[in-house]
Amino acid sequence: MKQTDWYKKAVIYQIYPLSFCDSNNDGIGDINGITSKLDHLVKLGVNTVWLSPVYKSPMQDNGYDISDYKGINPMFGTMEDFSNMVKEMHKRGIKLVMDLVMNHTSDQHEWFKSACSSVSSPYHDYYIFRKGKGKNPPNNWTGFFGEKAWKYNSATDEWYLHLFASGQPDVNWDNPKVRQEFIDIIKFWCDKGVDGFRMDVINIISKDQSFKNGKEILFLKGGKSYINGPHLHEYLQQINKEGLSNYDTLTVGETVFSSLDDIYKLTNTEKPELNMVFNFDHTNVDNFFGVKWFMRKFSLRRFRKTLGYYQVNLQNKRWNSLFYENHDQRRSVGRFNTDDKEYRVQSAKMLATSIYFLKGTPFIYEGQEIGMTNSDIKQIKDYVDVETHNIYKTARSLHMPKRYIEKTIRNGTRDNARTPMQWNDSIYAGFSSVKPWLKVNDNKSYINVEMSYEDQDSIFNFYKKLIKVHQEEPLVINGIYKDLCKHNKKVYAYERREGNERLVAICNYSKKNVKFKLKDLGTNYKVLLNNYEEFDNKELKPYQGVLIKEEIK
Ligand code: TEU
Ligand code: CA
Repeated sequence: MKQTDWYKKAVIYQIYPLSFCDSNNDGIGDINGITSKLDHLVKLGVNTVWLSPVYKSPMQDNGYDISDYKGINPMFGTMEDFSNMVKEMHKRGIKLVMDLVMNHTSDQHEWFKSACSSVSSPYHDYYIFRKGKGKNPPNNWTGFFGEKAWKYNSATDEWYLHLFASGQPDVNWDNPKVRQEFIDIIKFWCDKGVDGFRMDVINIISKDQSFKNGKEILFLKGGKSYINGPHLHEYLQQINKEGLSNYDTLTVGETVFSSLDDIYKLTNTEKPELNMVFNFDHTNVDNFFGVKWFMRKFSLRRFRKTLGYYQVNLQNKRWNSLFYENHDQRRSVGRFNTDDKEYRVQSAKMLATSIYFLKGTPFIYEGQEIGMTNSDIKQIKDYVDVETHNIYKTARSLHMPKRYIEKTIRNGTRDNARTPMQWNDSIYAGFSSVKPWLKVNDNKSYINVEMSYEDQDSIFNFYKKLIKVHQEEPLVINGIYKDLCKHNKKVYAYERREGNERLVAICNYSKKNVKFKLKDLGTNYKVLLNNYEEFDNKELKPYQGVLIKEEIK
């Protein structure tokens, strides 16, 4: 099959199935709920969906713990519902990218249940089991959710590795049978009409199996042994060659702590692995060491430097992804120095203008298109996310002050982005007719889809216009990136230039009016997007964002 580059024209909308729409009123979003809302996506103008996992799962980590890769979680519906959803998407010109979690399975997966039972199980080597050191685990590694990375398994008197929750055992990619299983799973879904995959934490699948103690001090002890591990590229090339290359897929890999060099390898079209990756350097500018719990003041200079670094270094060589939000990040309005109260609408529009004209494929997370905000849950017990509770426990056991922990958690909890989609202002926001699994934000009374459709100046209608410009403007794909005011602490302005044309985005990341003049702006330009009425090239309003197209004489 010929691999095309449709991924360069994709505008991707991420659906978190638990929170999108509940069709059978059990309080949980589901597949038929998604199908019933496809016209919302058509209206918005996106052409691709990334669907977070809907496979069978005990839902310890909301589906990122898969117990059967070829089955649909009954909580979300049936395989028939799934096929119907795919059919309805394709009918509307929408492609479907599935989420594929290949670093670990659920501990309820048949492979793991068998693997655990005995060292002679044919599945034992599907996972990473090691003898302990006396009563202690094999080494000092810690995982992503703030815990030790090993759990004791008494049946075999061994420990197994889990870099996430203990219900998420890491699989052993060094076992060729494991790789064949995943190739088979990829083919299974592609044969069902799926158009691509978002691959969960893909750059940690290959572990240095000498299992040396990690020297890292604060977080992810042992990370050096598995982040971009020894056989990563070899394995991904195999997956591509034997699985993906038989289909015209889009692939995006979620990576943690990847360097430019790693990204070059992961997205090399000569030795194909993935089309693009998610890299989190720009969302990490408001924390220390890439750890969101260590909060740091936002700096626009650090932000643009990070975005610019990847723009400049990838633009002629590789493809990139563009995003602020997903199901693990807090909401973007109110973040990055913006405001989720008085200037919420301006902020959301400016933020969109500011990144989606960089070079790469835009990803929009459900609710972002109406400017949904962080959760208003107050009590720790009302959060559902496993990471939130694990971190809370760990922090408490270290005797950190309760008030401080609670504040940090409210800021960083992944539930901030997982609250039910706000369709209208009814009691459960039109998401469900019963109380949902996670609290609906009270601001549904004025932040919801229904009102957004009616209001010409809504964030939704701005996104709609933005996506149209994005789809119609060739400079978005080919224009060369340049930061136009590198040292400005309040305004991010860049151009995408080719021949005698350029697009210019000018974005005020501050709450104040700011003097700003583009010195080389001629007279032959059109304003394509603007979240205020005027643009005079002298002063920007609070959180003003403007996109201009200029013919250069
Ligand atoms: O996320 C990987 C990842 O790096 C995050 O878990 C991150 O460490 C965490 O969100 C920090 O808050 C992926 C999925 O996106 C996430 O939902 C899963 O929980 C995780 O992998 C395990 O599958
Ligand atoms: Ca349901």
